[in-house]
Amino acid sequence: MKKLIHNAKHFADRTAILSNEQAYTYQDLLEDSASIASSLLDKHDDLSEDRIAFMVDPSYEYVICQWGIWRAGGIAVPLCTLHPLTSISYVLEDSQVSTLLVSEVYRDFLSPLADKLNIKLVLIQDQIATEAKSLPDIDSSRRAMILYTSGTTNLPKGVVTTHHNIAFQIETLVKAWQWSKEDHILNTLPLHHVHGIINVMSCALWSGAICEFFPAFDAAAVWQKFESGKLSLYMAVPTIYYKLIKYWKEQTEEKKKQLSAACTSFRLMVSGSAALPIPVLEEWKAITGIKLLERYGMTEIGMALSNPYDAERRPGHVGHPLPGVQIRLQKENGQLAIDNESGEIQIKGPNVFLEYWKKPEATKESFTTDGWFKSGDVAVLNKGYYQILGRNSVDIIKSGGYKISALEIESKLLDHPQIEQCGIVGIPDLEWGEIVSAAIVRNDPSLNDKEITAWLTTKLPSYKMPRKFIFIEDLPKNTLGKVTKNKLKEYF
Ligand code: MCA
Ligand code: AMP
Repeated sequence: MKKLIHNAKHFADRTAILSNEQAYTYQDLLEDSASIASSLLDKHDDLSEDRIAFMVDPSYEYVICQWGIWRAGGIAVPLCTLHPLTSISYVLEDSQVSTLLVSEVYRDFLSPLADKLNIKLVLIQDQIATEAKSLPDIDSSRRAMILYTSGTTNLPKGVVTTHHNIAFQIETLVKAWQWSKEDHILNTLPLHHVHGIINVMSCALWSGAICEFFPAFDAAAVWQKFESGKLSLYMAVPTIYYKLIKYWKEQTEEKKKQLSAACTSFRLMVSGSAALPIPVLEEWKAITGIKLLERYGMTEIGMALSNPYDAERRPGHVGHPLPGVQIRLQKENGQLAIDNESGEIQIKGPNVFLEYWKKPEATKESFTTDGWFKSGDVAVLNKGYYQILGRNSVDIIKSGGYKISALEIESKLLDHPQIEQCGIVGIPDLEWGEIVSAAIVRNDPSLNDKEITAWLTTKLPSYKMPRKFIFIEDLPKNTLGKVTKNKLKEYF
């Protein structure tokens, strides 16, 4: 936080953010985040790691909330704007939030929940004029942020990172990808995950660059922005590149040429959060002339592996450890893998998170006895470049770049009175990475996919929703539990 503020003071007059058709300088950011911090502090000197949640679309307001919480000594808990109330309620309760900052559009949606949970609801707009008071000095070892991520347990866990973790995660990327104040990036990612928060927004603001926000991804709008010729950087999940390619292919020959020509303004485009299919990488290169840089990361560790900025970017590989990050591959027998042997990716370094919020057991289990974080991803070191081979749990699905727990969806489905058994698996797909798919044993043959989808709508966000269904009639009803998930995939 200190370095971010220090840098912002240095870049005070420069444009920091473009959002909702307006430009904001680093000075605006400093002043408005100080107002938010002062309002949150009220009569206190320091929030002392109180959890402050906020729900606001990717925008200038998002940044002043995040900085305001940090400057007041709080822990920032960004909420997913797409989540239904049950998921939001879980996050607010689990992280024991005291105050919820909202933009006007989310006030009515969240106000009854805040009342019910006895959480103070604060409208961001009302706080901006608060007179700034003196702000506490925040030691970098203090907790800064909680992001919720799915794992091999039913409900998501809160990943706690300190200010030091965050500063390191930013700095290693700034170095590796040669960020500078001349950069201009477009953010089209949600801001409750590391990809958007750290790699895009925070790296830009650390560097004195411009971060431009779209409230959500829209292929036509993104291409239009590319055409402005102002952007130097773009970062996204593979599904987004797939959608941009699809849009490009739908244009006239003349328009295609125009769009492709506009991409000369970019110095770098990055893909991550899920495996980048080689056909997507190749088509993107053919359309834009840009070879995507693929990297590997995780909520618990920020980024760990990256293809080089100025040397060979190897398709299907995620490159080398970032500066200051240690990586090893551990085989199932506990020994370390050597060249061409596969093993679980384990990570050590200042990038690695502090703990799962209020879950000491889960935290302990996620580290080896000698302090390496166990990612659950399996990789091989192939001629000097790491290659991700998959995950060691079939219950983790990646769809559209989102990490999804099969067990969470199964437990929701089992609450349905007509569902006796179910199994959720991820079916490979070029656009989405994997598609969430449900095998159902029902006790009423008239129950169909539409009814189940409608019933799940209030319980799961859209990206966790099963898109493919099979109803297993021809198996004895108690068989599903005995069919392995890998076998189950063959039914789709
Ligand atoms: C939506 N649809 C889907 C899915 N999601 N179909 C299959 N699978 C899905 N997962 C369908 C909808 O039902 C709808 O269908 C249509 O697609 C459009 O839906 P919409 O919600 O508008 O989708 P979108 O806006 O096009 O969203 C796609 C997206 C989004 C932009 C790729 O999923 C996204 O923002 N993903 C990024 C997530 C992210 O930031 N992950 C980083 C976490 P119909 O039209 O029929 O109704 S990972 C991380 O942070 C680590 C550290 C890392 O390594 O980066
Ligand atoms: P999350 O917990 O949402 O941060 O997702 C982290 C997970 O995304 C990792 O554990 C990997 O399984 C996956 N991931 C991230 N980047 C890549 C990549 N380049 N290739 C394959 N998987 C990736």
